[in-house]
Amino acid sequence: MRKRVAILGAGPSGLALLQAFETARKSGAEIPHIVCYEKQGDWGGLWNYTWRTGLDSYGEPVHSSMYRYLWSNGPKECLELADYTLDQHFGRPVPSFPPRAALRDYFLGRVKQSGVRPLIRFHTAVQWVDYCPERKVFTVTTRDLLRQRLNSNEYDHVVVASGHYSTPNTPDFPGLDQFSGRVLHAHDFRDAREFAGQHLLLIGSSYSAEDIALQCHKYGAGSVTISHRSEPMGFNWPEGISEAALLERVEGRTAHFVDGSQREVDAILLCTGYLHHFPFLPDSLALRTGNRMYPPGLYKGVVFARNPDLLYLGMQDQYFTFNMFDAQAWFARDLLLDRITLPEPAAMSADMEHWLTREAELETAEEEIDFQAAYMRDLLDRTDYPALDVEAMADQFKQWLQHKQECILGYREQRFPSTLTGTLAAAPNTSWLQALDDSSESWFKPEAEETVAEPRRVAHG
Ligand code: FAD
Ligand code: NA7
Repeated sequence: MRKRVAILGAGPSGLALLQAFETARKSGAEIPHIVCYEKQGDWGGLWNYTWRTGLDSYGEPVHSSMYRYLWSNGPKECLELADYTLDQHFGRPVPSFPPRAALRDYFLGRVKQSGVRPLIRFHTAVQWVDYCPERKVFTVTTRDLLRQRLNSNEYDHVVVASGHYSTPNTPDFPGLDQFSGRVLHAHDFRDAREFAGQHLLLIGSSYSAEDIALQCHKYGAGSVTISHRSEPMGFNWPEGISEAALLERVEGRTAHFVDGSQREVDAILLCTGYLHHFPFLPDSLALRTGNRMYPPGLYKGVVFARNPDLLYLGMQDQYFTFNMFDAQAWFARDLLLDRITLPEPAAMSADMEHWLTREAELETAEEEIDFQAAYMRDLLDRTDYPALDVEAMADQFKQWLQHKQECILGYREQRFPSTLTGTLAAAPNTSWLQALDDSSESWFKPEAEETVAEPRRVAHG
């Protein structure tokens, strides 16, 4: 009997695995019986923008954390897919930092061509996964959201590709419950224009805080204060954005920080990250980790060591994204096709220990980038995924870090060459600060017509 494989989620990670299998099938391999369950009505994962927050129209948690006017925060050349180049998709040089819709279009372009969509059951939320050790079988129970029917099916393998930037981490602070302005998590942030003219307090000092601060500044916030727990981001912020110590308490509209300073604020945004949350998994199958470079318990960052018939994709903190998911997907596929054999448990533990030790030694973002490139290299060398120069991409990521240090408002105007084709990205037709329309159409136009609002006139930091 053919193996049965369930893939949970049709975001970039789940789609990478569908693509990997389809590539093997086209070259003559017999592939397992595959079903991919997706609770949304479309593929694309986090990249599907919705105005909804909280629960969707079926009572399921809204998955997407993306907002309007979101532009890629890393160069597209660093996430290029080796079997579907940027040139193949865009047909001509385009700028390195696309808006959300254009990047979504890129990774979906590949799966549209390969024709894997029929393998996905949309509007189908995974409710529970059980494992029977005697029969070595998983039972996956799903809810057909359109018909409101529960279904259970058996699989030999389950691949969890449900993402980990969707369930908000929401710390409490004294006085938040009395605060009369809006308090929301980055997951529910949708449109920066809502905050035009307001004085904002953002808590957290990572990508969400950085980008939401820039968005709100761009669309006219009165001021943005970013409160950090560990380290300030330390960018050369434009006037109107500043950093503060950790929030201690809120009294009325006054935010008090642990160093004794205070600010009057109109709204508070928790940019405090996300939980790896798997409400459909029993304790024995659930990955327990924070947002880190090497989640413990995953051999090669993919195989759930406690039960190697269960795989996870995309669970790492991410510099590399789409092509890292490919590296993982090709590895996962080859395991499931028995082209790769798992070592004994002791050897798997030793391998994980090796990576965890390396992870513990990481001190800088540059080192994290090299670590992730080395991790990808380790996977890529085990499969027939087309050649990918992850080391050159790592160098590009380091340049990107440097560009951000030099000018946080202007880094998206930099141009990178593709490591696959050599094509140099086009210059953007306007600065990011002036680009108020984030549609693909506007981005593609030689001279964009701005339609949303008057651009903010602020000098680059
Ligand atoms: P997801 O994209 O989260 O997809 C998971 C899928 O699983 C979803 O479709 C979801 O509906 C489905 N699912 C979840 N639970 C269930 C269930 N119970 N039943 C059925 N289906 C389920 N990356 C970049 O490369 N560039 C960027 O500019 C960038 N910006 C980002 C901005 C934000 C605000 C966030 C949050 C992330 C950003 N990322 C960016 C990183 C992002 O994590 C990856 O690009 C990518 O979306 C991860 O893919 P994934 O498939 O692992 O997870
Ligand atoms: P991250 O990168 O996981 O960062 C979470 C941030 O939240 C980080 O700065 C944390 O501080 C901070 N945090 C977490 N808990 C607290 C509390 N209790 N108090 C204060 N600060 C806290 O999540 P992001 O949302 O920024 O980024 C995730 C993805 O979304 C990423 O891929 C982006 O592309 C978009 P710490 O530094 O740990 O002290």
